[in-house]
Amino acid sequence: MIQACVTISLVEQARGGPFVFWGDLEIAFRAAKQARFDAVEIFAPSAESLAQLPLSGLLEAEGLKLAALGTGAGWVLHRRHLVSPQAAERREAEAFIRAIIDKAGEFGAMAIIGSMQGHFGAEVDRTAALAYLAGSLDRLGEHAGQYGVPLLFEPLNRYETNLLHTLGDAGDLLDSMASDNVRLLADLFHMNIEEQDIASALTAAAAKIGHIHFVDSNRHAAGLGHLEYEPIAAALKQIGYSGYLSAEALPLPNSEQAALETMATFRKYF
Ligand code: LER
Ligand code: MN
Repeated sequence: MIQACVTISLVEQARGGPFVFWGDLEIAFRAAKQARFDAVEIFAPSAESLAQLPLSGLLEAEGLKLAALGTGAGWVLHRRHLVSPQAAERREAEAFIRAIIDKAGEFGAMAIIGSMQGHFGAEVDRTAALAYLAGSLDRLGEHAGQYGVPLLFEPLNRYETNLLHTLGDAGDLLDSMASDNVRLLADLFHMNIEEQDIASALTAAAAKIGHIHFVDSNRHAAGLGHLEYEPIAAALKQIGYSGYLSAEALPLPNSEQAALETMATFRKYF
């Protein structure tokens, strides 16, 4: 059964980013529950910062599951990524992600590699960058395996990375790797920019999809843009997708409205 999830950002420096709830975890959890989400996805400054929070108590109090933890703060706060020209920086990026995988693992939740994939440039060409990325995904995917969860890799649109933009290309990288414990995060906003046809791309990547960012064409809540959800829902039902649809949307017109609009669209199509 497909379940509904909603994003919460605890990273002040990411203001303006596509997260439905911001700041206070207790308030966000209560609002998520009220809007009838099943789970939350948290974007936090670090694994250490999460360790300071009464996460399990709060999840239990609201009857919510932790679906996933983002790792992008390694880029936003520290400018580290997995294909940096400096070996020491690549190691730091991997260590940052590994700690978040460990924290997520305590909750049976997945970690997401989005902006931590980085980008190639003058010092590291595309081939070398993809080799670094595959190496890291291999190691981190195996690391996540001990918790019985896959590692999530998210292809981003061309304005956010120059590495891999479509589910097909990202899936080819996964196929080339030793680990079979990395899955794709299909973000409907990125797909709307990069895929020829969203429903066909979802169908073609079927078995590789581990998580979905549920959002509209303009990064507003699902229902507030021009995506057509009917073919997307039909494709997900046809492939038997049984993970989360996680609202990764701008908090517009405000967090509560974005959450309610997402759930109205979720109920209409799923
Ligand atoms: C940002 O565009 C996004 O989709 C995130 O999930 C990646 O870190
Ligand atoms: Mn996303």
